[in-house]
Amino acid sequence: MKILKTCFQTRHGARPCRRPAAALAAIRTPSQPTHAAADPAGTAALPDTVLNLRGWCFYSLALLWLTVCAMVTPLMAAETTPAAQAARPNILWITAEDISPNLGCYGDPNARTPNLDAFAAQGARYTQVHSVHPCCSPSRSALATGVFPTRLGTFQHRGGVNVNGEKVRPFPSLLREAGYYCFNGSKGATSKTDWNFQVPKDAWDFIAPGRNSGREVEAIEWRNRKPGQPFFGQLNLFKTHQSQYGLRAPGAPSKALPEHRHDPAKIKVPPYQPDTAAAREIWSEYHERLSLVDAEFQALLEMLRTDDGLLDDTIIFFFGDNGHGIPGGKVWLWNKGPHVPLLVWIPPKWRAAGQATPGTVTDRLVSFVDFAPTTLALAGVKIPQWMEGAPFLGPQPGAERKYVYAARDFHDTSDFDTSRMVRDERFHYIRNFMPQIGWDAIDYSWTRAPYMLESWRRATLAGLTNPTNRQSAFSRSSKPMEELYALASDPFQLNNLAGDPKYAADLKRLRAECRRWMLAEHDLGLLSQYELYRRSRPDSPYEMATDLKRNPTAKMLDAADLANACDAKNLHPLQQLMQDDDGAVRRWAAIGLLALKTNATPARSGLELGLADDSPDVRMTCAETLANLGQTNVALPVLIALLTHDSGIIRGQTLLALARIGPAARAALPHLEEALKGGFERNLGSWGNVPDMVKVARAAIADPDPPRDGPLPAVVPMKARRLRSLP
Ligand SMILES: [Ca+2]
Repeated sequence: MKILKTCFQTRHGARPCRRPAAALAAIRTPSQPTHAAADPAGTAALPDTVLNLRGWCFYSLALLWLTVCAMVTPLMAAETTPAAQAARPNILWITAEDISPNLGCYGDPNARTPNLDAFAAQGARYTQVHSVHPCCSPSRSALATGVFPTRLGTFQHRGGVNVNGEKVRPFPSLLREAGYYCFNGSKGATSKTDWNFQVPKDAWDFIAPGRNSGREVEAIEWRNRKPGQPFFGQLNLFKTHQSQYGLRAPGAPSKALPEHRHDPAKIKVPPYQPDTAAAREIWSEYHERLSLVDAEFQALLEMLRTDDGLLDDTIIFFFGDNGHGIPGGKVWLWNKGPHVPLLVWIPPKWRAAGQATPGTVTDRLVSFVDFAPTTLALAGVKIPQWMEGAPFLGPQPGAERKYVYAARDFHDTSDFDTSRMVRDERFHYIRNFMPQIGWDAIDYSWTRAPYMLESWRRATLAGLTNPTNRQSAFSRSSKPMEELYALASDPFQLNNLAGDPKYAADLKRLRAECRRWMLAEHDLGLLSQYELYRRSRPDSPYEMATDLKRNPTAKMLDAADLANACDAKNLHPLQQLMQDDDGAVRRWAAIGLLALKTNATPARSGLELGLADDSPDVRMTCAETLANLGQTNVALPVLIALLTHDSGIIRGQTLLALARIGPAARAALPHLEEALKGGFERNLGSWGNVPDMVKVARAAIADPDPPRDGPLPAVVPMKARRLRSLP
C-alpha cells in the first residue's frame, strides 16, 4: 500500500520526500521490498486474488509478446521485454564537483565525512581512479561516451564540438533503448550534462532545469519511471565546485552550518603549498563544502532507502568529476587534478561473485573511459565497439589496466596549454608540450583564489618556499618538457625525477607509453584549436582524427619533440621544419623557435617570412617570437591584424600572445581597445570568461612594474603582474 501511495503521489508532485537523517543505519538496514519487484504491474493495492489473476494475465501476455517478438525481431525483444526490465538493477551515479580523495575514508586528516565513510565501509572504495582530464567538460564527455576526449575532439573545455551521433553515442541513449528510464538531476541534486557536445535528444527521458535557472528540482525523478522499469540516474552535487570557495579572507567568519565548519588552525596544508593563513582558510572552506556534500549525499540515500525502499535494487557510484579546485589541483595534471574518489555500492542480489563486498578496498587502476562500459555491463547491455575503456565490474570485468592517461588543454580564460599524463602503479609521468609557458599560464585558478595565491606569492618573495621543488612551480615562467614522480616515496609530487639517471629506465618506458597512447588515439590536441575545427569540417573531429592528411599525428609529435627540447642545437632542423608543406607542422617549428628565446636570433629571416604564412597560428607565433627578439616594428602589425581575425579562437589567442609580450606590446593597446568595441567577443565559443582575460591582458601590456607590497586588492590580483614581480 505504501508503495502504491508513493507512486501515485509522486506523479502528482505532492509528496514530501525527505525523512530525518538516519545516517549510517541507511545502508545497514535490511532491505525493504523494492518498487520494481514488489509491484511489477502497478497493482499492489488490489486484493490478493485480483492481484494474482492480473499477475498471471500480465506474465502470460508478456510471455506471448516475448515469443512473437523473438520470432520477428530478436534484438528488439531482448532490449524491451518487461521480463528483461524486471531483471535489471537500477543504477545511480552521484557525482560531486571538483573533489580529490579528501574524504575520511581515504585517510584525509582534515576530513569530516561520516556518511560517505559509512557508505564506503559497506561497499568498495577505489583508491586509483583517474579522470581523463583535470576539468569538467572533457571529463564528462569521456564519462558519457567511454572515449578519450583527445580522440573525440572534446578536450578543449567547453569547445562545443561536433560529435557525429552515428559514430559515437552517450551510454544513456543505449540504456534507454534497452528499457531504462534515464534522468539527469532530481530533488536534492542538480543536473549536469556539460559533455562538450550537443546532448542528443534520445539521451535522457528527463533533464532537470540547470543550476542557473533559479528553479529548484522538486520531483524525486526515479518515481517518474513506469512501474517495473529500471532507471539510470545521474545526480550532481555542486557545492564542492571550485567557484564555491577561495574568496574568503583569512579569519573572516564562516557562513557554513556549525556542524560543517572546519577550524583553519587545525588544517594540515599539503607540502606542495606554503603553510599560510590564507592556505589554511581555503582548505577549511573546501572541507566545509565536503562536509556539506556528505550531508547532501546522505539525504539522497535516505530518499532512496527509507522513502522508496530501493537500496537493494540500486547500484550506486559516488565519485568526483575532477580533482579539487585549490591551486595545484583542478586544471593541472599533478595527481590532484585527475585523481578522484570512487565509492561503489552493489546490493547483494546484483553482486557478481567477490565484487564490492563490504569493506572492499581496491588499488585497481580505473579510468573515466571505463565508467560507461562498466555501467552498461552492470545493466546487461552490450558494450559498443567505439568505447575505449573496459568494465571494471559486472559479469565479465576487463583485464586490469597497466596505465591510466589524462590530458590537459584549454580552460576558461587561460592560455592554450597542452600536456599529457601517463601513470602506472609506481610513477606519474607528465609530458608538457608548451614548456615555454609556466604552470601559472592558466589564469583560472588565480582569479578564483586571490588570497591564497597572494600569500603564496609573498611567501615566495620572502624565501619561505622551496625554490627547487613544486612549492615554487607557480613562480617560474617556464616548465620542463617532462616530469616524473615516484608515487610511493613522493605522494605529493614535490620532486621531479625526470633528470635523475637512477630513473632513466622508467622515464624511457613512460615516455614511450605516452607516445604509443597518443599515436593510438590519433591525439587531436597536436593541432591548434583553430585547425581542429577548420580541418574537421564537414566531418566531426572524431572522423577526421584518423585521416593522416588532416591530422598527421606522428609528424606533429616528431616536430613537437624537437620544439619542446628548448635546445639551441635544434635551431637548424626547426628552421627546416618551417618549410614544411603542412601549417600544423610549421606551427610546431615556430613554437620551437619561440621557446629558444634569444637563441632563435639567427632564424630571424625565416621568422619574418613566417609573418606572411597561410596559417594564422604560424603568423601569431612568429610575431610573438620576433617581438621577444625586439622586432616589434614588424611583429605588432601582424598581431594587431589578428585581433580582428574572423575566428574568435585566433582573436583570443592573439590577446594572450600580447599579454605574454607585455609592455613591449604597448603600441597595440589602442588597437585592442578598438577591437574590443568592435565585436571582439563574437563567436568566442569556449571563452567562458572573456572580461577577466581582457583585464589580465590590459594589465600585462600597460603596467610593467606594479607595486609588490601593500594591501591586497578587493578583486583579482593579476597573474601577469605576479609573473613580473617574481624572480
Ligand atoms: Ca567539475
